[in-house]
Amino acid sequence: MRYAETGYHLEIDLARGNIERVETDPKLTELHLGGLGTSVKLHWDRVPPETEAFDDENILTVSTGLLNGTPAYSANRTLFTFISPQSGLLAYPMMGGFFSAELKYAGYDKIVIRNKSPKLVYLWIHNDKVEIRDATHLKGKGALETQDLIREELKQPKAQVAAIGLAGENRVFTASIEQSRSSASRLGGGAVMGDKNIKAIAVRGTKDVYLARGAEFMSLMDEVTEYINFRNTNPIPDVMTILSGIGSPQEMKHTDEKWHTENFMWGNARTRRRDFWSKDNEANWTNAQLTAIQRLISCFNCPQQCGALVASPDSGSRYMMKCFGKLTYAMASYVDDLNFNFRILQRATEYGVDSFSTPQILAFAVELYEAGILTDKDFEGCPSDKEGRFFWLLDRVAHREGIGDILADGVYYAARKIGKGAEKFDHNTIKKHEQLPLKLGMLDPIYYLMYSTNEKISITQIEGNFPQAAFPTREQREAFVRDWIQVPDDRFKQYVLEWEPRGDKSIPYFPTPQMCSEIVDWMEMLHNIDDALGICAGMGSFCLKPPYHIHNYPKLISAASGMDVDEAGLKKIVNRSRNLHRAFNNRRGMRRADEKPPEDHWKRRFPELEEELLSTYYKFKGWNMNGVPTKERLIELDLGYVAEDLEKRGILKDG
Ligand code: 4KX
Ligand code: MTE
Ligand code: MTE
Ligand code: MTE
Ligand code: MG
Ligand code: W
Repeated sequence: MRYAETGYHLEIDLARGNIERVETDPKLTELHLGGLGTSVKLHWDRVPPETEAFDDENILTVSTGLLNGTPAYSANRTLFTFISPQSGLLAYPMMGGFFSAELKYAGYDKIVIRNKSPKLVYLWIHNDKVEIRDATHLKGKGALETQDLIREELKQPKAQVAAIGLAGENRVFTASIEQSRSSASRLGGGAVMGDKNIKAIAVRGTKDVYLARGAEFMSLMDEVTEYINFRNTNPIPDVMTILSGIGSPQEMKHTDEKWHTENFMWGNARTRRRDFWSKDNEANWTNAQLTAIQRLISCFNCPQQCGALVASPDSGSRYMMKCFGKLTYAMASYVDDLNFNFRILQRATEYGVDSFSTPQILAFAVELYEAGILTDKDFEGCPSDKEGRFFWLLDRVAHREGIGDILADGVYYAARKIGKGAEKFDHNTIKKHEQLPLKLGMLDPIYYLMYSTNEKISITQIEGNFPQAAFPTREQREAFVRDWIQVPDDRFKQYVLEWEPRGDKSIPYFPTPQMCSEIVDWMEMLHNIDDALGICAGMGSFCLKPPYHIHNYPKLISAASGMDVDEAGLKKIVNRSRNLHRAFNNRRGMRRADEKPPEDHWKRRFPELEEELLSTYYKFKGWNMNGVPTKERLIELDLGYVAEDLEKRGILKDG
């Protein structure tokens, strides 16, 4: 009997139309848990390092986490892994919603998809019955529209469907995978699905997932429930509204957008408007939001309602909105009307594109046009107003028409293809991927490490439990650390107590490089646990003082799966997967030289300190000065076979 997991993968070869249900090795769960952990292992074993995003060999894995389908709150992430067309590295966008529990109830922990289908198809997984079905009639349909059409066609109103839109079919590098009220957005999963000729994956499951020690698990969940209730009624004082609660940021509940609109950049990540949140703008934006939102919604088995159903003013149909996507198109286009964002996001969601990268690509194109690098010829037929221009550009990108065909590869590649100085306008990418539009004053050493070293090539995967900025007063710091049960070690409380907004004990020199390494390692560890378990980061790694943490996770994992695991054991498991992930990317060429945030991310840079930060962090992680795990570290994590492989390829020399 397997507990928490089903113990089976669904292996699909699209070229041959072959479908197999394959039992997995329980040892892999002990070594890597599940979710991201076991997916990384699968890609290491099966994807040769020369593989490019649109090669047959680029496996697309759709994974649940170890706790999906159990009664654990917010265990609802579905994680896609593949080589990204954008970064060339292993990507792992995620979505919440309802898909992962359904897949587990159908009897599978992962779907492993290889090769390409000769024609457009969709997968229909109904417990033991699995079919590859024709989807030629769905060509060009919207990502949300497709989900409804498939449910109707199958007469399965309860099926969960993950689908791509036109952008995915056209292999737009920022194409997303949309499902119900969620989205696996970043790094081009939609493009890889489109390249494989899969329009959608539909699943319905009615089996059970078993718990090893059910009564113990439920009593642990009672404690978690109590804590969630406590946190929901006790927001953290003295931090920005957006950071005060739990769940993914409550952008749909809050109308207060002072933080994003005044601290994040407008246009092509160019302008910080420190006086934007005037009384007038506040009133207009609040009204726009309250009018558009129909109701707040949650993912599977989650009490937090982080998403909202939105009906944009000029269309009847509804779509989901959440988090910073609420603002990205308005801010990138420099349109002071929140309604514009609600309108364009509807079309963008049907096309199926990432709402972080895509607006930045459009803003980049507008900037090139204004600088005379792109000309009227490229913009022939384009309206001249800001809103019209964005809609027009979005259409071109999704259709890969004219200039849109070049832009569809993202800012990094488009800049190089356009030439004529366009490279200079590519100022906000890291590892060839559009970053959040943030440009601040003072180098932040913690964020420097997160931006540089994160395998997801975005900060979401690391940022979290440690406060973003120093509290101004001693009293505030003492209050913050008083009930901080989540810390893995009490020394982190001391770091918060000593950390000042200005002076000797402030950024960039404090926290010290050693402290920053410990902080980043802690936050990243929690993200890796969440992503292996399939838990929403909003309940674990993301927020300040979350319900799940390093002290209750081992107990929950043990009660659910029957594995004998304590804190040290859990840390070792995720470190193993983390190092394997890094080695996978090293094998694809990633090195220290790639690990740098955009040059203008901070006005004040400290080159020597930055080198010291990176070296200290590498040393802390057991990596060599090139960012590659050492042989010693790999052996300690039972990854001797990885050390051998890296040595054989000349990537690791002399340990
Ligand atoms: N000594 O650096 P600032 C996220 C100066 S994304 C001397 O511009 P601030 C979400 C500066 O040089 C993560 N001077 O930053 C969530 C500057 O002056 P200048 C975002 C110092 O405005 C949901 C001025 O002070 N978080 O979470 O303070 C959806 C202003 O400084 C100084 C981060 O990036 C010193 N020690 O705060 C999407 C992490 N320190 O213009 C994404 C850091 C500063 O004349 N977070 N100065 O040069 C933060 O810093 C704050 O949360 C933030 C910026 C973002 C509000
Ligand atoms: N893109 C689309 N199409 N829909 C979304 O809901 N959410 C954004 C961004 N892009 C979003 C989106 C937010 S708020 C985040 S944090 C990231 O996607 C999450 O990235 P991931 O889905 O790749 O994990
Ligand atoms: N959960 C995990 N495990 N990892 C993540 O990166 N991103 C969070 C949240 N939950 C995230 C996560 C953020 S920032 C947002 S906005 C939502 O998921 C995105 O939800 P979606 O992917 O369901 O659209
Ligand atoms: N970190 C903390 N501590 N609190 C937050 O609310 N929000 C996240 C994230 N990090 C958040 C956070 C959200 S919602 C987003 S969308 C991301 O930062 C986006 O980062 P990315 O573009 O690097 O993925
Ligand atoms: Mg997502
Ligand atoms: W988000």
